[in-house]
Amino acid sequence: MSYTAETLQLLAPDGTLGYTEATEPYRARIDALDDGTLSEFYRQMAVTRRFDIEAGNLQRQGQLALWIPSLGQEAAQVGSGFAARAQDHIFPAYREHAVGRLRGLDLTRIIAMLRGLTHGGWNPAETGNFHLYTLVIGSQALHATGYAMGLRFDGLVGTGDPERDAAVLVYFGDGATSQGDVNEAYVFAQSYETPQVFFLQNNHWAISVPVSVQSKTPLFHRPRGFGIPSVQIDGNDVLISYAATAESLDAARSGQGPRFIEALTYRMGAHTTSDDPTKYRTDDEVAYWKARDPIARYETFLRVRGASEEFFAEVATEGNDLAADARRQTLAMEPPPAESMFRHVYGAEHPLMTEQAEWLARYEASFGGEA
Ligand SMILES: Cc1ncc(C[n+]2csc(CCOP(=O)(O)OP(=O)(O)O)c2C)c(N)n1
Ligand SMILES: [Mg+2]
Repeated sequence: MSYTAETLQLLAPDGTLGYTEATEPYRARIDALDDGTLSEFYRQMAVTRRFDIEAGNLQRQGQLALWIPSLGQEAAQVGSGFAARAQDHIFPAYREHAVGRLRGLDLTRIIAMLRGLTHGGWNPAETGNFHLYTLVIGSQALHATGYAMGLRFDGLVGTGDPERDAAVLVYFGDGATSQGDVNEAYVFAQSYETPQVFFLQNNHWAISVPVSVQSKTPLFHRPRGFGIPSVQIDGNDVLISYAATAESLDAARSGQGPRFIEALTYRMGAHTTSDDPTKYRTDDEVAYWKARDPIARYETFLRVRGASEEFFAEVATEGNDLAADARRQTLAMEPPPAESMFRHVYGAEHPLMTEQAEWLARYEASFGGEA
């Protein structure tokens, strides 16, 4: 339905690992992964999926205003996220829960945002340089490119020091590629040779608009017209996602300029809990992608390598514990005082905000109860 002759894949849907002429260059990176890291790929994918399902359930039970599922996209996210180094900066869209977790984000921060308790804030300095979720489609591509330009201006690129050279990894969706912001980001990235990897998760839909309406050519061909080298990968294969991103980030950090990866994946769930995908997509299409599930194929791969039953049971327990903990924390979350909405509009105290906060206090007091 969507793979092309150019789609790079290491792990077939049946879980077998194989190389072709095109993927041979990635072999050394895979061979270098020890059993612990290979197990960790699975653990992160499976645990995040379990959390994701719980958050969706919480929304259905009225505990969240909205949930944005990532189910089906775990391999694209975990593989690429693992390829980033501590000093790299990640600019997500709003579905990259697995990447956030890898960088140390407490996933209940996302719940708090979608419960309407925060304006979406976390401090990237405390979350492994995982920047804020961006609901304005594609705008993070420009933020990322600006940041990457800054890294270059600061001399943090191409020094040859692996602890110092940094890059930016920016995530966006197929729909976002139609935005001016994303295309402008390509222009600046290419002109300034930014240390940057554009990571497109093509999950085939922009809410109800299929990718076939957005582009008549494969999306990874577009950046080539801007002078940015690109590859298309099977985004449900965690190994190629890791290897291709590691390769691209290395190139970016070493000063070779931006790179682009199109990861073909599928949004198995709804766009958000406000969406009903049965209105616009077929059961056959969903079944096609279910047969290409990223976690199932990787589990087969690990079992053939000798991973134990205990390992899978332990991961399942970890996922259940995380989900139970998220539920417990969610139910205990208290709304912040209403006046807190004025606090971060400006960096310092501002007379207009003070006036509005005072008005709100008077208004609430007019009901006679406690504020
Ligand atoms: C600038 C802008 N236009 C429109 C929207 C409404 N909107 C929210 S999600 C979405 C689709 C995005 O699709 P895609 O980029 O493929 O990401 P996905 O949700 O599939 O991960 C749209 C149009 C928005 N949030 N921002
Ligand atoms: Mg999409």
